[in-house]
Amino acid sequence: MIHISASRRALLPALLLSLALLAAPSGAMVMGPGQITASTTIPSQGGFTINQICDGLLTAPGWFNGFAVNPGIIGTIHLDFATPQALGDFVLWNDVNVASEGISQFRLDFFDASSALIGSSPVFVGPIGSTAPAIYPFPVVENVKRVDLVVLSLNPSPRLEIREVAFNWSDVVAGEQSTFGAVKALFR
Ligand SMILES: [Ca+2]
Ligand SMILES: [Ca+2]
Repeated sequence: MIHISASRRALLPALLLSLALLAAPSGAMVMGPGQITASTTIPSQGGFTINQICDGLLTAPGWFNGFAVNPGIIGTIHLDFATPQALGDFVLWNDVNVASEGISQFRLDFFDASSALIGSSPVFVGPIGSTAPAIYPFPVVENVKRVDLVVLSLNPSPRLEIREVAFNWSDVVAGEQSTFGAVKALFR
């Protein structure tokens, strides 16, 4: 039997509540063109326009669907929501047609409906050469009307490419190095 002192036992409810908040985003999944509108001043390349990171397309031929930029350009991508949301994680499908492109370091800045900055995430690191989404949990932020995805650096192949983004993903997901087939099976 595990012995827990009275003082520690008193802390348990708060600790468990904190863990629950970290583990389960309080809001519904936010994804696709009805919920996210993406914009940026970064020019797109090759017909891979910014709206394709939130068009909800994940499967072939959507495999080649996303945002792509000429090499070496970084900047900020605005993700506006139709209504304010409680957010607990960010999902990033890095790199259109995987070849070690995409985001390396990035940060999320959270804004309310009056465009006031209400929080920022730590600096996260995007996966290299990954076919699967990566999920980045953070303590829940309430009443978020816009997220700025601040791209700080790029993967070894210096082309900013994003297939899709989402928030509050709670389904089972593939590991970061899963094959295309495994991802298709999960996300068709
Ligand atoms: Ca897409
Ligand atoms: Ca690519």
